[in-house]
Amino acid sequence: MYTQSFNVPDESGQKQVKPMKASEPPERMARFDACIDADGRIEPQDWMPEAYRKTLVRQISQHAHSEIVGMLPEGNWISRAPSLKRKAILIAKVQDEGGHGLYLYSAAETLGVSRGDLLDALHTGKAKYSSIFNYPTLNWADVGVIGWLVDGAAIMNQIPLCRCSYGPYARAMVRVCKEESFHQRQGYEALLVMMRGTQAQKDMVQDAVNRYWWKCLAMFGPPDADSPNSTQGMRWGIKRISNDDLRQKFIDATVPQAKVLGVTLPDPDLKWNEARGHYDYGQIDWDEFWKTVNGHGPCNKERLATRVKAHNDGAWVREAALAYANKQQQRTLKEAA
Ligand code: BYC
Repeated sequence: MYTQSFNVPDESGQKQVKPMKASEPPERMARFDACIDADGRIEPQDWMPEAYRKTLVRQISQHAHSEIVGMLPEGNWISRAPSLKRKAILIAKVQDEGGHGLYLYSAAETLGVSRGDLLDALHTGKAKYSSIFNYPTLNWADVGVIGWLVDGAAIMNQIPLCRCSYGPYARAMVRVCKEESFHQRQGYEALLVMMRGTQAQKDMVQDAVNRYWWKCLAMFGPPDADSPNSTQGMRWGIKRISNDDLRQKFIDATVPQAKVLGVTLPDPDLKWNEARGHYDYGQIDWDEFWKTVNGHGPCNKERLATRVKAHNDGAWVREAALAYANKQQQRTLKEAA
């Protein structure tokens, strides 16, 4: 269901790149443009315009930050998972998110930035990460709903990124999407089990869906008309499908899943529109979204404080790894001498 987008052709017709800047060397720029127009891949050793590089650093680093901050809301539930089976699944999932962060920081480093600088920007509140991780996980059903809806939205957004014009990002996304697919299924299955349980369990699932539904729709970013980065990102083949179109695809795919699960999506305006061939939906609270993105959501401070503490507590591991690498290097040099 989520994988159909691998083959979706570009419907935007916006394959031209931004008009050349006077400061960019024309011959190189022409080669870059031709590569983008031919739907080719740009690799780290290739010349690229500075604005393209900066856009990628911005998006890939924010994506990496989202993965490692995204470990925190669910990580809170590892010690309280209701069974050994659920605990093992959750540990694996949270560990996968850490791995996604590592692939993405590595992809960003191929663009000439340092991981240390990117992490500094996150820890000092200068860098953005996904709005969705600034909401609390209040009960066990929240963990299932994060898998079903948050990972479901993430897959919808990330499948088109497998065809991103920057090679290292596109390749990282292939593996990330496979793992996200397992995450989405484990969440949905956990909820199916709860929905076959007691009334109290069913109520927990509905409550979690009520709290997370609108926040998940906002994950796709502001409406296309208010998205300053979209046009250029799509022209460069970084983004392939617009924020609004991805949001619509997510809603259309999720409504039938909600029916099977037996939950109500909390939107009285959610109705099938025969003429459009899509579900209509209500108004997203964009004021609340921007407040959260700008650091004033319910858990922003707690998430950053936990992340900074984890980074500081792990300093000895980084030091030990560096000392070991230096020792190995010295040994290799000595043997070669
Ligand atoms: N939250 O012009 P726009 C996961 C920002 S990880 C916060 O549309 P763009 C998971 C945007 O950055 C999910 N900020 O931007 C992990 C921009 O600000 P700047 C993360 C948001 O880049 C663990 C401004 O708003 N996925 O799911 O064209 C466990 C204007 O927006 C958000 C990715 O990062 C938001 N929701 O499009 C479980 C995917 N939305 O940078 C799950 C990669 C927008 O100009 N990223 N902003 O200061 C993308 O696809 C795109 O960057 C976005 C935004 C669609 C998110």
